[in-house]
This record gives sequence, structure tokens and C-alpha cells, in this order.
Amino acid sequence: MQRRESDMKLILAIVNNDDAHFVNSSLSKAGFFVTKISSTGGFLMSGNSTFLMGVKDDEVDRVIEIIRNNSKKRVQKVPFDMKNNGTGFSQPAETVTVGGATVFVLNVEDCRHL
Ligand code: 2BA
Repeated sequence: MQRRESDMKLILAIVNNDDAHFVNSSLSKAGFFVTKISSTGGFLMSGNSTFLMGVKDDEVDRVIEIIRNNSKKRVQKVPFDMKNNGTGFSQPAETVTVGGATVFVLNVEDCRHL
């Protein structure tokens, strides 16, 4: 498979681990190719999941809608060392709201399945 620069995007979506199974299965059921990478949030230092998806331009909105429908917001406790070390908070926060999902959409120059 080879696509031209203009007709494809790479979606990079960071999803809470508790939602990752639902996001993954919903995307797969809808016919999208998905790569799931285990990742760690730099702030909370807890595990999350990063999805990589190469899709056609006109599929981007559908993929984002599926991710949105399967990603919840959560309030999580801030670990003690992040509360107290240079986070930019004027008042150290006890909790932060995490998610739904953080999604980046990147232009793809070239894609080949070899
Ligand atoms: P974490 O880095 O563990 O961040 C967890 C939550 O902590 C964030 O939720 C946000 O509410 C808060 N937070 C993170 N950094 C902060 C900071 N410097 N000051 C104040 N609050 C902060 P979300 O924004 O929903 O992000 C969830 C996860 O998505 C993040 O986990 C990180 O792995 C990823 N992420 C979010 N934005 C990103 C970005 N711009 N670039 C790369 N990764 C990002």
C-alpha cells in the first residue's frame, strides 16, 4: 500500500488505561488498523495507552468520535513529589482531571506496507 502525502493522517491518541480496551475494540470493530503502545504520563507517572492509527483524511472525524465516546474524564490524586516540586501550580493541587483523551492529528508524508 502506498498513499500520497495529501490523503492520509496519523492519529496519535493518549487514552486512560481503564478506557483503552473499549477504545481499541471499538476502533477495530469499525474496521480501523490500530497500534497500541504502553506509555506513561510524565506528570502523574502512571500508565496510559497511546494509539497510533494511519487513516484517510475523511476518516479522521469518525476515529475521533469513537475515541471520544469511549474515553471518560477522571479525577486523580497528584503524587506527593509532583505536588511539591516545581509544577507551576501557585497552590499545590491535590487532584487533577485526566482525560477523556488527548489526540494529535499529524500529516503523513508517505506510508508503505512492505
Ligand atoms: P500526565 O502527564 O500524567 O498528566 C495527567 C494530568 O495531569 C493531565 O491530564 C492534566 O490534567 C494534569 N497535568 C499534566 N501536566 C500538567 C502540568 N504541567 N501542569 C498542570 N497540570 C498538568 P490530561 O491533560 O488529560 O493528560 C493525560 C495524559 O495525556 C498525560 O498524562 C500525558 O501522558 C498525555 N498528554 C496530555 N497532554 C499532552 C501533550 N501536550 N503532549 C504530550 N502528552 C500529553
